[in-house]
This record gives sequence, structure tokens and C-alpha cells, in this order.
Amino acid sequence: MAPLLRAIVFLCFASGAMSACTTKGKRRAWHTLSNAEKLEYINAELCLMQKPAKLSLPGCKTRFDELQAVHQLQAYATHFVGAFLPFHRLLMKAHEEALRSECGYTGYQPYWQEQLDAGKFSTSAIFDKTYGFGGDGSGRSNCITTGPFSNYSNHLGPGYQVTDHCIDRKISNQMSTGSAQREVDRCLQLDSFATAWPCIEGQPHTGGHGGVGGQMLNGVSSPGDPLFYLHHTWLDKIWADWQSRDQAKRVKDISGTNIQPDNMPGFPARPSNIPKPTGAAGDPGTTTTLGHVLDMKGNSPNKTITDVMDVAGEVLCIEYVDP
Ligand SMILES: [Cu+2]
Repeated sequence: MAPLLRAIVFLCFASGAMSACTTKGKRRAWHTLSNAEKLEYINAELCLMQKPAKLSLPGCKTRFDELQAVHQLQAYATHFVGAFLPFHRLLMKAHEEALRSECGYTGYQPYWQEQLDAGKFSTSAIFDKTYGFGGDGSGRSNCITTGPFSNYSNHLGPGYQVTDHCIDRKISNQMSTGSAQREVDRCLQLDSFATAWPCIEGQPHTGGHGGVGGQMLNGVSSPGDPLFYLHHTWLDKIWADWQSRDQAKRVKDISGTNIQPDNMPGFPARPSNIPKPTGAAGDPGTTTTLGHVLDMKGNSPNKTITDVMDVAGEVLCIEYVDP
């Protein structure tokens, strides 16, 4: 190789230019997808539900379970803490990547524009039996009985347990009012991560989990309902929208404790065999920093919070398309 060419190739590698984000994946709202696009997504999810587990994570039988396990195993360290939004951001990416690389999905992770359905989740097209996620639960155990996922046996949950059970739902229009536009706007107006993160984790977050109910309302095992990924991608968009209002400053703005407070109302208690954490990998103390390590338990490479702060960065390389 000519010396000049060799120098250019070296510089490209050294600067990371070879892997920089050039073409961003477009994450779109579910209701704007065509029926064919909806089916492609649903079929890719069904594919993950059929692929055997490969990571030896406790109780997991499928690849879908293994992504759920990332959340279940670390729920006590990833909620009510500064890493709440970054952790879920990377988990959405791990799921999107699994759909694409293991199940041939050609799209990107869609999100559920929940404010359109706030207060009336029960009428949302997202619960369509054919081009959606199936309907509400029924019977004593609230198992879903319609739609593409009605036959799936969850192997993890409820909570930290490892048991076989159906995907259950108990739609609450009342709780879904938490996903209203006014709740989103309330968070977007705040000017620091220290206030915007708890705002997002509070109401828009709870609105979607509580509005769907059942599995989704369990803070630990909620990724057992595939709607989890559309809900959390919507929350991630809200964070990204908030960041974009002062991008240069907000892609560096992180804060909050890294130790979940005890006895959070409605959140399953940390299993007794896990001692209360005293810190987190990558953080020098008990405060969440940009160096905090986000652990994907082998589903995808671990990253730091720095790596995921910019959705258009090398790791995420996506953009949110407004509906
Ligand atoms: Cu979560």
C-alpha cells in the first residue's frame, strides 16, 4: 500500500470514522406504519420468541426471554436511579438489533405515540388482533387470548420469579391518562436532567405501564409483554426530544443516585439474596455519571452512559420521526 494511502486508512480507523453513524435508522410511530410494516415487526418478534436462548441466563428459554432477563436481573439497579433512561435506551437498541440481525427485520424499533390514546387505551389500534399486539386480558389470570402473542408462554416473572405463565393484561383507561400530552409537555419544559428524568419516569412512564396493566405493570418483568418495547421507545423519544432543545448541553447532562431507594410504592422489592448495592460499575461514588456502565448481560456489548447520550451517535445511530 502506498504510504499516503496507508496513513489515510490508519487515520480513519484511529478516529473511529469507519464506524461513525452515517445513515440513521428511522424510528417511526406504530400508527404510521403500513399493515405490511406492522406484520414485519410482529413476525420478527415472534421469531425472537421462537429462537432458543444462547446466553445461559437464569430461566431463559428463548431470545425474547433473554432480553427480558436483562431487565429482570437488574430492575433494582435501573429504576428510580439516574441510569433509568440510559439503561432503557440501550435495551431498546439491543432489542432492535436482535430483531434485525437475528430475525431479518428490515425496519427500526417503532414507538407507540401514547398521547393519542391517553384516557382511552381500550380503543387503541395498537391492540388490534391482526395488525397489532392483541387485546385485553380475560378470565381470572387476565391472559391475553387474541392476537399474535396469545400463545406465548412467558418463562420469567412475575417480578423476580422464574415461572411459566401467559402474557397478561388489564387495560385501564383511567391509568392511561398519565400518557397525556400535558404530562409530556410538563417534562419537556424542565431544564435539567435532574428534574426531567424523574418527571418522565413518573407520569408518562407510569401511564403506559398502568394503562396496559398485567405484565406491563410489573416493574421487574414488564418486558414479558412485547408492548414494553414500543412504550419505552416512546419514552426514549421524549428524552431525545428534551435533549434536542439544548443538544450541546444536554448530551452531557446526567445526574441522580445510582442506588434505588428501598420500598418504592408499587415496585417489587429487591430479592433478599441480593445485598443493597453500594455503588455501580463506572461511577466513582453513589451518583450516576457519564462513565456508568450499562450491562446488557451478553445480548449486546456493554456501553457507558456517554456512549448512549446522543441518539445520533455511533452506538445508537437512529433518529425519531415525528408522526
Ligand atoms: Cu424498566
